[in-house]
Amino acid sequence: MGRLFVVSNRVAQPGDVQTGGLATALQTVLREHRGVWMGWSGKHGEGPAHVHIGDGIRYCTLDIPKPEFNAYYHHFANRTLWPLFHYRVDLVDYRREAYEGYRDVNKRFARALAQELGPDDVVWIHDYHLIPLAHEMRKLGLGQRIGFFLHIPMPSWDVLSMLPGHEELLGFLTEYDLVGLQTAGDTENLRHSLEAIGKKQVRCELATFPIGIDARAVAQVAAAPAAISAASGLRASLSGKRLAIGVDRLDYSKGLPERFRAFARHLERKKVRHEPLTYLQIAPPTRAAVPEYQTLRKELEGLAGHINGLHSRPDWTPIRYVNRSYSHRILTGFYRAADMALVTPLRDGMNLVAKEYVASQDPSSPGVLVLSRLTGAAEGLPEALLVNPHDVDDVANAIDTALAMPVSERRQRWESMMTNLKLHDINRWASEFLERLHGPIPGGEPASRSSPTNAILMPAREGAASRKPALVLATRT
Ligand code: ADQ
Repeated sequence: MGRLFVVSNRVAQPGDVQTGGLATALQTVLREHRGVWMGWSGKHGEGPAHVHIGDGIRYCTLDIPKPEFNAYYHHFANRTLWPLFHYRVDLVDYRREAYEGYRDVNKRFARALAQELGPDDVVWIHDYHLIPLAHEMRKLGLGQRIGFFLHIPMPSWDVLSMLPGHEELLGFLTEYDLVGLQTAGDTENLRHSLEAIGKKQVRCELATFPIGIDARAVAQVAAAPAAISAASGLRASLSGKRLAIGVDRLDYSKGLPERFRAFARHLERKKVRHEPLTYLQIAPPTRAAVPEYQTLRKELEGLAGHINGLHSRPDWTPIRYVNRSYSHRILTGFYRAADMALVTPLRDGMNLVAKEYVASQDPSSPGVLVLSRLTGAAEGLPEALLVNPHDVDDVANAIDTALAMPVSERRQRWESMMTNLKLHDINRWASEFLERLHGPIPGGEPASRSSPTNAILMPAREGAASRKPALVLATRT
């Protein structure tokens, strides 16, 4: 019987405080399936992979020389693919040498996998950093089942086709046995793009697997003493005022300047009519080496200062802007303390914060989720107050609606959302993907075929169903 290997750019070591949704999700999956997690070690250099076991997970990490890492991660992944896939074509910076570095790092991962993999192992590769990995593995003669999951949006063909070399990059995806995407729209975009480059008859299967959270576990953590004490401390600091919360990596895809402006619009309109609302935005910096992120940070500091300067009173500051990470225990407490969450990305593959906020609520008086229509999460949470994040008035109206919503309606909306989150949780996401990739996981719950998983577009390779699974994961940051 083989193992499961997960491969991603960054691995989450036991004890890390994680700020990425992917890391959070994969730790859960690997712990449950006792898999192998391969990724970057966080160090620069050459040499053999570092192997160790922690918290039931076998870690296999690689050093990457700094110039290669800069080209692969800071440039091609995060200054070319990330903005393009989030529809920010204005921010795309394509350099051929960065693409070459990206290819080199993928070759490096393929060589490391060739050292580790057994014939019956199965490999699950994660995200846009590693699109060419199956191609490099096939070149080395590795015939194992290989799946790929894209955590970010798959843009439409007219956007994708702007990328120099898009035919080659798309072609790499067809070398997987299974490609998973977050929404039906993403899957349709990829299917259409493959057709546009003449790849109609390929062996890979495309399917939709909306990622979830461990909703029951989050609810339990949110009701435990550490979270309750974080919630009470935060509430006590508000002197009876109501609270809106935002929790996002500091990233231009998350729509933070637009959200600050929408909150300012709410303040302008509500000056005298209501007890003021406090907005807590937690935004730990990421990718600080990428210039666009430095610019964003400055813009947000300016906006927060400007809005607070205009609207503060001696006993009240409207925006509390915090640039740091918190443990999930504390975060769930903050979510529970908040009367509403503002989750308004301009584009997001899914958005786990929206789901965590819902799962953290007190069932007797849950808060309201204000959610961007341009997130994958909006597809599965129609009971949220759905908004266009580009429209400051639409978001300001939703803030007003949330403030005025009676508890009966809040409960009704919350119950539907929570039922959905429990049904389509992280375990189901993983088991459905793995079952589709390689038959049921030993000891795992069989996934239901009546799930929202969608669209087998291309025939899977012959013989897949007769082989037994192994789990090997690779991930990103
Ligand atoms: P991200 O872009 O990182 O994920 P998201 O899905 O919201 O976005 O996940 C963020 C995670 O980081 C959440 O679990 C959240 O709790 C945590 N986090 C955020 N701020 C934090 C803080 N200050 N302290 C501690 N933890 C914090 C990418 C894609 C998403 C997709 C996920 C999973 O961009 O669209 O939903 O992968 O597929």
